[in-house]
Amino acid sequence: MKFSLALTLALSFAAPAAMAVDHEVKMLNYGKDGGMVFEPPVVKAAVGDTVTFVPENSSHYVQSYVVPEGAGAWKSKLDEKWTVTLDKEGIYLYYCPPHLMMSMIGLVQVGKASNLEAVEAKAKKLKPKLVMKGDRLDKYLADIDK
Ligand SMILES: [Cu+2]
Repeated sequence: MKFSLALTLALSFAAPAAMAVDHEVKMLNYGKDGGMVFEPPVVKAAVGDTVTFVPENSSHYVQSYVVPEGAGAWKSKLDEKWTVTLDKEGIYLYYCPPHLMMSMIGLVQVGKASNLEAVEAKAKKLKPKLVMKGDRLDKYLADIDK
């Protein structure tokens, strides 16, 4: 027992200096940017960080649309708080399926925008599905650090 505690401590001190951060994104019926929205809609994070999606109102969930190469796709459950670990560098573009036509979308940038071209190409295909407030997509993409 003593040995494993010592080992745990040794390993935790050996970890990189930067601590992983959890970024909270609220799923809202109404936010600063209008109805059916993620807040904040654009998150800048580091590899190893997590994002926790919090359903402040009901009838929302989150599904990835574009993820960096090698990263797994996301899909949370309706009305449930959900955490995803960002294990690859690049941009993650996601939306809330029931409110896609109302542009309930969001972005996470992890480190460099290494897959920006792929994200922009897929964003073009998404645009016709954004019936209301489609300009959110351009606005959020403009917030990416190139
Ligand atoms: Cu929603």
